[in-house]
Amino acid sequence: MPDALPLVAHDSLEDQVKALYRDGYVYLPGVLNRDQLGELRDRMDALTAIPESFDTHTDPAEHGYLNKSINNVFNRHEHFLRFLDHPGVIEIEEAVHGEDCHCIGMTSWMTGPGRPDQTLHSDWLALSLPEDILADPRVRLPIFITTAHFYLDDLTEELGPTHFVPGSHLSGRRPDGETTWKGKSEKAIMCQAGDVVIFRCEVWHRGTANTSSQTRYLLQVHYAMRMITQKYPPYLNRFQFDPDILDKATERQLRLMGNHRPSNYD
Ligand SMILES: O=C(O)CCC(=O)C(=O)O
Ligand SMILES: [Fe+2]
Repeated sequence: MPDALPLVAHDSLEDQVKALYRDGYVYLPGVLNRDQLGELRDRMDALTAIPESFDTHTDPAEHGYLNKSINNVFNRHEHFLRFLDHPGVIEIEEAVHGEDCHCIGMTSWMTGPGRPDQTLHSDWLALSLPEDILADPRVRLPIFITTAHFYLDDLTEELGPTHFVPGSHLSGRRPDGETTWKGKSEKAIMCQAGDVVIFRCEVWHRGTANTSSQTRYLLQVHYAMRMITQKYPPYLNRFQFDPDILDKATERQLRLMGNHRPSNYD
């Protein structure tokens, strides 16, 4: 069992943003309360997979374990709109990606007993750089993409916590088989139900095996600078916003789904 990642709650927005630049992640305790978690869990249970939208819903009897991954759930039920701009999260996202940032994806993800370990990876690396360049105090890599993980369960080693290699967003490369960065090995995110962890796409991380008898519930909200494309499959005009849901969205939620003011290249 690896050590637990230090989960320090920073109170001010300034310190939360600093943590994302310095540590590659920021921890937000108690974002959702028990009632909100119960409702979110029910909504996630009720979702059905649309294979054309790149959703997955495996049959554990055939596949070995449950893997239910439903894309862009803000378009599936109005309940999910609130997770586009959840208080406490959206302020950080707008601070790091800009006032015109947007949501590039929102995935409801349930992983059942038998889910295997992922390999250590970066979700995206905009450019590879020698690590001494990134260590130069004159260089500050922009934060291109972040993911907010809304955890619905109290994490145990058996349930499969996410692991991070702390500081690895400053390695300038993908792990490609490496497991430590500057002597630091991977650490487990042992957070509680209702906590959120926001992390940069470059951080070396992985989901781990579910050896429990319980299903892990995770809502992932992916954010990016406006110039980075939204990932709303199916493509070529086949993704259609639900007009009833759009009617219920606020101005800010509409912007996060892509209702931008004209700018370069528009
Ligand atoms: O399951 C997790 O905790 C992390 C998942 C992940 O990193 C991914 O799918 O890219
Ligand atoms: Fe990942």
